[in-house]
Amino acid sequence: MIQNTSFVEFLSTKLKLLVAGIGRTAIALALVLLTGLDLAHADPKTVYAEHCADCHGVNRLGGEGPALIPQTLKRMRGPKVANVILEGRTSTQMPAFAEVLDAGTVEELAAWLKIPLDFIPTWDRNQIEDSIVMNPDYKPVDAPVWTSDPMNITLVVETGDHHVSVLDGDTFDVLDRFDTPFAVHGGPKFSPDGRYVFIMSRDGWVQKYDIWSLKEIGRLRAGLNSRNIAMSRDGKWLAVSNYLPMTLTIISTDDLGVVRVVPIVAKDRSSSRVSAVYQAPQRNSFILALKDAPEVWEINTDGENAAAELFALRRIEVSEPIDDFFFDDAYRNLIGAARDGVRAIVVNLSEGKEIAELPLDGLPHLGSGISWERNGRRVMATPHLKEGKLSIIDTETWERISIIKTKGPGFFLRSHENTPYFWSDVFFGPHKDLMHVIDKQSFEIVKTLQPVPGATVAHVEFTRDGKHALVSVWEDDGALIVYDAETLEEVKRLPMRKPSGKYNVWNKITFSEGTSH
Ligand code: DHE
Repeated sequence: MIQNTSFVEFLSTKLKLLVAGIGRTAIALALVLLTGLDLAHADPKTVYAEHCADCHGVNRLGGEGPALIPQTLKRMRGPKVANVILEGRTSTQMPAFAEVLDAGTVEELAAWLKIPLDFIPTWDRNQIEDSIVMNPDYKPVDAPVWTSDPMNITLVVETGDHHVSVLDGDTFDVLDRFDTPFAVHGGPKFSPDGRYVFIMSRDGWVQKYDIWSLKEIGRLRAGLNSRNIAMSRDGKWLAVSNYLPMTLTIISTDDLGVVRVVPIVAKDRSSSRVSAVYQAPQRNSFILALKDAPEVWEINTDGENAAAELFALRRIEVSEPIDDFFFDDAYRNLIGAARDGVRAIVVNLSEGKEIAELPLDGLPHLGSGISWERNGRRVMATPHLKEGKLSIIDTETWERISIIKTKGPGFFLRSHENTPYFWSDVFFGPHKDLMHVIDKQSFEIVKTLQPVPGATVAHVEFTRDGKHALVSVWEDDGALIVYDAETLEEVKRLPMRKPSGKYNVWNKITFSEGTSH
């Protein structure tokens, strides 16, 4: 554990590496100019060792810069890898190599980076502990350093330059804007009192931030390529689900200490990636699905339960591996689907068995599902990543009761108990600049917003009272647009760098019925 490493030291190391990188670039450029040395035919491995390894790690597993492995690279939206190498990445320390490496060499290097590693890397408890960096400048405070409603604070993840903005949910003033690890993905998780938040990057870094003092507390690398995080009901434990290595890392939320690194080994002894992990509050457990084996796992997080040891594992065998899933309101049932599948299965978590199956073609994105009451029944909605439609499912009969046609495939849905509408983006295709607002009872599209013609618009979060809907204009020179959730008129626009997800403290800690998990 390198708790004593000061943040200033940490940042200055980063800076030195940057300067070293630029220095090397300048030397290489001088060599090319003076000697006419042609690097075009150097093999990618040598080029990587020479120009990239210092920042991205000798094994491509990341260092000051992100991991350069297919698991990370193929999930990166935005410019192509070769373009990033040639032109650099704005707002990061990635320099441009266009004057040092010719386009052919860069193409070869980019192609080589997409080849899987020829070894299975380890990332064990000791390595995770060694990665911990605590902020020595952090001092806990007794009360928030601001006067806003602590329950209406909303975080906006800005993926354009890897920052999070902390918003006052009443005035929409930005209270702080802090840097995050590279490529944050998935929902940050708040402590049950809403004071602390944990944020995860695709490279497995988990950052702990104190909202009261507006300061980072520390970070650690819990995996090499991670999916998402979940916090236990009592707020004591944070589970990090990983693709690489195939583990679930459980850390103490208090001091970031590593409590368990659970190898994900299925009943047939094969290893598996974790599709995702969520807290099931009513069950006081973590629920995770295995991506490469037909099993759902439940891990007990009830420290007071004498009948079941803390972190005891329960396996539920299912008919096929589950890639993406959602829960009913009481967390009694899980509905899941394989990413390439055309059907969903329903697993009763109490009985530990599959109880239903329903056709669900067009790649349902169940993780974005939301549910609400309609005519005395609980229904859920899910978008589809491959078709312009939303499916509405009755969560008692597990039958699809309606299909709503949209202007294109969407990614996220959001609603709130105090609004009659749910909001659905059109993330893919020519109509990616549209956002549908849909009546929860009639399933009619009541309005289709087009905040900035041509610009991707996506993901919605509500304020605590449900009166305002916050929408991302998902572009590098994007914006956060605040709408009146009743009149559907724009109220405010804040410029932001590719804002993605937004997370309201109250809606998340109370599991508001319109949010994802
Ligand atoms: Fe996500 C949440 C999986 C691609 C942005 N995404 C999640 C969660 C999972 C998931 C399991 C729930 C985590 C949580 O909140 O605890 N995402 C996947 C995929 O399997 C998929 C399709 C392919 C992959 O790249 O892994 C995928 N996701 C994307 C993107 O391309 C997005 C649009 C841009 C990005 O940042 O990578 C994206 N995912 C998000 C966001 C959330 C998310 C903003 C949180 C939504 C929320 O409201 O909670």
